[in-house]
Amino acid sequence: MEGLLEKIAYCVEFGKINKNAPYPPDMKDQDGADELTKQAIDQGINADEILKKGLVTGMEKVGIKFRENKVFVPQVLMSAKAMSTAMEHLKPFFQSGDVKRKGTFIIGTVAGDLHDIGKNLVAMMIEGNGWEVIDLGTDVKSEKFIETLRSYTGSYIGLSALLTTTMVNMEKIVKDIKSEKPDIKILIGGAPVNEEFREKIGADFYSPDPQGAVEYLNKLIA
Ligand code: B1M
Repeated sequence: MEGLLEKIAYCVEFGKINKNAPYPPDMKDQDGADELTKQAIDQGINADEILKKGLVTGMEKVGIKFRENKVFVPQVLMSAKAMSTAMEHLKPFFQSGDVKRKGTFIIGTVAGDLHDIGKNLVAMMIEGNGWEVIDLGTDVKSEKFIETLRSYTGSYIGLSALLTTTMVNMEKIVKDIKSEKPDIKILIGGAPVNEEFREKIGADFYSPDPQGAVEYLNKLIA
């Protein structure tokens, strides 16, 4: 059993989606995350274990390598694709409640800002780590975050900004959310943002990369 889960983790780490996928070339014609996850379910391995020891383990390894500049955006996207393909097999177990998500994370790029590549990577890494992610997209205003928080009580918020001109909107969104719901934890990131800015605007955590965001969220529920 451990062998199969290790293979699933490996496929996610190296972005082997399914048998037909040409990438990575050295795994040509081998089963990918898709087939192996199906096999694990057919063998009766617990879905939660497939998620944690297989898929999440693989995504964590990618997240660390990405932080250390050992892999780049395309590899992370392939891993996320392998992960999401395998997750299709696990969906019925989530829906039945057999597998519990760690919590809910609401993410969006702040008002006025249309950059979403980094935000999507963060969303994928967090989802790949076993969280439910509500992605509000780009150009998201305070009202939308607050409205979504009402439907998903007890969730956490993530804000991304790529423009120096939209940092001021990030500040407004943090203030608006905190005045409505002071206990909500808000995590921020994006190229122009840093720790000093986080402190100034009263957000709870700044991460320069997706893995830091994952680790922060996991600590909150530990
Ligand atoms: Co724009 N753009 N852009 N752009 N763009 C930048 C950001 C810019 C630095 C380019 C430059 O001038 N050198 C510059 C900003 C300058 C500044 O503000 N100081 C800029 C500008 C000026 C603009 C426009 C104003 C250009 C114009 O129209 N005159 C315009 C603005 C549109 C708008 O948003 N209203 C604009 C438009 C665009 C495109 C639409 C063409 C396109 C966006 C496509 C898309 O996102 N779908 C685009 C792109 C691609 C870029 C660059 C080239 C790349 C950004 C990117 O995706 N990086 C960028 C220049 C550059 O960075 N080389 C640039 C890759 C991505 C993986 O990194 O987003 O930093 P990043 O995310 C990282 C971390 O920051 C972190 O994790 C990610 C992974 O490591 N992170 C988080 C991000 N969010 C996080 C949230 C977290 C935690 C971590 O927790 C919640």
